[in-house]
Amino acid sequence: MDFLADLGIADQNSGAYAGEWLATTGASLDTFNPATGERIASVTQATAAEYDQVVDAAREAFGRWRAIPGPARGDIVRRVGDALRAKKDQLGKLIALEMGKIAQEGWGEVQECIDIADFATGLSRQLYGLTMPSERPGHSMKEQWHPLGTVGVMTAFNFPMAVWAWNSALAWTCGDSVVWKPSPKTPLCAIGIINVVRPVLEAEGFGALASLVIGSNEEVAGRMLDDERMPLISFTGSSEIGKYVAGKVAGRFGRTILECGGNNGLIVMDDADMNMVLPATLFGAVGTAGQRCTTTRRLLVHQDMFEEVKERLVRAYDDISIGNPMDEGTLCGPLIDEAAVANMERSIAACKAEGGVLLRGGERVQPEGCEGGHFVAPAIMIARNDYKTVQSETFAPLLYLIPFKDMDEAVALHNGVPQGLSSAIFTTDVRKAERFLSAIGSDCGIANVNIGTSGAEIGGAFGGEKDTGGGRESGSDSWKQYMRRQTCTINWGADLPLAQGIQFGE
Ligand code: UN1
Repeated sequence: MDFLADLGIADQNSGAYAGEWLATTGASLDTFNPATGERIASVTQATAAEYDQVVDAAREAFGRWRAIPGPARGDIVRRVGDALRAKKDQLGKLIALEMGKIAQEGWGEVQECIDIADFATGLSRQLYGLTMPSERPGHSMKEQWHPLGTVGVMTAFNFPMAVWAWNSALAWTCGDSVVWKPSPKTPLCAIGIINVVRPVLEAEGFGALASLVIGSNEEVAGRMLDDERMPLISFTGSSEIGKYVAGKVAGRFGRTILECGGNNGLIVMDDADMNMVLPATLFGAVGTAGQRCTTTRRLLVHQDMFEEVKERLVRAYDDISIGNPMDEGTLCGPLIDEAAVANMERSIAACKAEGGVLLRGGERVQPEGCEGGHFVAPAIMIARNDYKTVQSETFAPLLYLIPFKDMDEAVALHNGVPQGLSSAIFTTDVRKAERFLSAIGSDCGIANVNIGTSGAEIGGAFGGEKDTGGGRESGSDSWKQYMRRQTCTINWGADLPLAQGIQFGE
């Protein structure tokens, strides 16, 4: 596999980068190909002392970087984007190899990294503040945005590059440095992409803006949450851990950006265009083997369409090619590990016990040449929205079909889960579409009409409400979270009037 060498990945790799790769001394971490179970390579993790070294280097880089003008920072981010463009093929293949999503989706993920670099480059000339009229004569007021500091970024296995890129491109443009703690399931993706961007940053003396530290919860992750040197922690992962992170970081007045679980519903109205519903559902429920936080987990179907949707979906599920994600033609790759397969099996059994009916899938599969892989057939179950299993996120290709009778019930069921990330309605009626997007419609951070729940563009703010954690990343004005706001009042007159008309003395 030439692309591994091309991305600077060896058999044993350092787990810490701070402007240069450190000679780490922690425990060895193996990483596996989820399609075959074979070991790909190993990483020597960082110890607590090495973690400290990384954070110190990132802090030092921040001290210099924040003084560089925004547009000059943006120009370096532009060059980072170009470096990613040049290695899109290799990086996409690395994602497919280590995470298991199909190569098409791997390249799509790298494209998100490139897109956010472009976005951040433009943003570097648009870090706009406001001016406001002062109530005092001879005074002016403005609000401006300054770099915040070193940002801790903790990412999950399922988007092993893009979520780091969303955070980093914005953070760098905003004048911050980043310390990245990736998922222990996908450390090579982290090492590979750092190796692509670091020549650009190192040439400018700013390698440590892209600091990386791979290590255990005890040695690294727990310390990051408590680390006063990091004013912002951006965390992607389960709602359960997200709540813990929120508490820990808030306890030291740090800020968080939380991207936690989703339980995304797609509503099919009786006037929906079925030729769009089917492919949208397949991509949403089966894409990335159901391991996106935006994966379609609940298909809410009008009762008059229920039988038709069910039958067409079951037929479509029969045709899904499950196999090696590196092979062209594969639509569904493996789950990340054995625990994920067992988890899906548990959810199916629990849903059955609650009264759910399994229509298709759920069994383990062994595609040819992938004997040690963690494959399952994507599953569809008829279920009720109030089942405990339906209320929680199973990170696997498990789709619940839920009937409803009218728009009121559809919205109530749709919003009747603890999570609030992404949502969609399929309808050809503008009234229903607009109602879904209105204040009495979807309660999610993302609400779509006639497109599925997953595959958001980087230009919009990405994130969700309720147990999803409330954070927003990537586009729109998400950048403001990576900066500190300063309100400035300037007296250009020769008197000193007080606000609120207060007369003090005289
Ligand atoms: C995630 O699953 O953590 O909207 C991110 C999407 C992708 C990002 C998903 N652009 O599906």
